Amino acid sequence: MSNDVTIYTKDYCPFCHRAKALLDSKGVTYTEYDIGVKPELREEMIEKANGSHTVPQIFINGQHIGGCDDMMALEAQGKLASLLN
Ligand SMILES: N[C@@H](CCC(=O)N[C@@H](CS)C(=O)NCC(=O)O)C(=O)O
Repeated sequence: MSNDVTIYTKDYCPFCHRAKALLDSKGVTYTEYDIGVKPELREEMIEKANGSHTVPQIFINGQHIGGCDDMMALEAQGKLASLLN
């Protein structure tokens, strides 16, 4: 089953690169919105992320995960796999 994964990024952002590398390493495909290229999506991201304004903001199957550190913490705790189909 495929996953609905969305990540809001900026091109220069090392946390974004790290987060995408983890998803890539798991073969997880995602929709990426670069808010540097599309600044009009920034407000949408902040609203969906309950006020968080840093990038990346990551959403997995309708759930707000948070940023790169949050996703890495879930991975370290062995909890990321259960969020993915
Ligand atoms: N702990 C956060 C750090 C994210 C972070 O600091 N992102 C920077 C860009 S690398 C940011 O969004 N800065 C504010 C901004 O660009 O508006 C995470 O792991 O995602």
